[in-house]
Amino acid sequence: MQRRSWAEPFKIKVVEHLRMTTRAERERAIVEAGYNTFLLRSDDVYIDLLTDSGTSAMSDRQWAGMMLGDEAYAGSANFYHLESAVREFYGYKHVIPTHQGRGAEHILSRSCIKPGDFVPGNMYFTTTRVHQELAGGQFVDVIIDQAHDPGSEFAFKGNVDLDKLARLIERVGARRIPYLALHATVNMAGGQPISMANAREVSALCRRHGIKVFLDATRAVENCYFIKTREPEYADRSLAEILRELCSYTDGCTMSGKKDCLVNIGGFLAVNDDDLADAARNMVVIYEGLHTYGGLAGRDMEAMAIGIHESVQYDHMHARIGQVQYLGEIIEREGVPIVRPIGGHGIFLNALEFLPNMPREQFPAQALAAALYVDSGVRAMERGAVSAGRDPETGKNSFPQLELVRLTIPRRVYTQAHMDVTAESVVALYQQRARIVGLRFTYEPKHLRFFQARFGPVEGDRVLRDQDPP
Ligand code: PM9
Repeated sequence: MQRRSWAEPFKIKVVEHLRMTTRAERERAIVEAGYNTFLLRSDDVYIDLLTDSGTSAMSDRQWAGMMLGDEAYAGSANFYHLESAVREFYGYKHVIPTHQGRGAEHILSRSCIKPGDFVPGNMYFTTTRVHQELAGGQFVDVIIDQAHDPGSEFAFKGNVDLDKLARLIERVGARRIPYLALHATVNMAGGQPISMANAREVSALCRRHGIKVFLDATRAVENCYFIKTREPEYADRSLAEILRELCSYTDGCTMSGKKDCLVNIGGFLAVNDDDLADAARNMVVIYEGLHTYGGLAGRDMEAMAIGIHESVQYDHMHARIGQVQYLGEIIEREGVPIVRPIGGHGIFLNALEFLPNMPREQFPAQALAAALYVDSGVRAMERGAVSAGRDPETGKNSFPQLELVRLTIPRRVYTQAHMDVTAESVVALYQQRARIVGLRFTYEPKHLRFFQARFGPVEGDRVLRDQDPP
């Protein structure tokens, strides 16, 4: 059959120049950054795949919307646009803007969790868990086992394991579980989706026990694309219809608008319960700002409202997920180990298979991310032991089964050629993997250590040697 390619449903109007660097410059930059890609200057980065968070290219309509910013302190017109977009597409009753996702997580955790409570979720997320813990709760992982296996081909590796959840309810009692945090396209598992069938069953089980379900809707529309393409009864439904149904199984959501909603800053908390909304509005005014702006400018809320409309367009999502798959398929074709199936927002290199001889204590994913930057100026992110942090009870390093490097694709920013360059660097590095040197901490912050930690090589003074060791 003749090949029919798809292409992005947009054309480029403005370009942003990238600085090319030499390997010697990158070697200096990674030392200055303490071998932590979060501490690199963006000027020193060629292709920035650190995160898809706040890195989207906004559309001409969103930029036009910025000019409609109503910067009134209270009751901005843009708040009402945002509120009506959230109500229309997500279906929740109350909408409280926050400066970004963790602002919403903070308010939700503080409003609902009491010391000694348990908060089940389908795998931890860094900022979500820290807010649960700071509120006195204990996170309990109830994701299915396949999520921890990078090679499992299961189509919905984000699913909640209903038996694990039922056992937790039996063990601690429903009264000590304020809510279940249901993540759509589970970030730490490799951008793996939940199925609609699972969301429905989780909701039914929780409702039977009086436990609320809050969706982490950060990448919920991407999840809906997987439901549409993998769950046959949804093949003919629009992304917007699927999103409304998914949200209907939950009591509200936290949202980092910096992902699906295609903005550079912003988030919100949305809930159905009137009393909870009241409590959250009372708290948002302390930590974020008045409940009609929550730390955002009017123009930011307008851009987010427009971004929500754009995010549910099938052509947009098809190109977005298609670009991630394009990169993954080239890397995989060359035998580089990645998390399967290819997920929603990035390609996740399996550092344990990439560097099988490097001890976990030398943080293989952190070393691999640093070496990739030295090789080509591509910036990726560690998602393994450094991100997992220390066990709050024992103080020991947690070593999750997944030790990954995430090549995260910003939305509407890079071209297919950028994907080719990235893939070539990953493949070249794989062929020279014996040259990568492990890392040790030289500075370790207390909370969310992956953001600000500094490292040094366990031997010598480079993370990527010029030659294979003897
Ligand atoms: N995610 C990401 O790069 C940015 C910061 S953490 C490295 O993946 C989920 C599923 C997220 C997320 C952020 C947040 C927090 C909540 N849930 O960054 O505070 O992926 O807007 O959102 C990041 P904010």
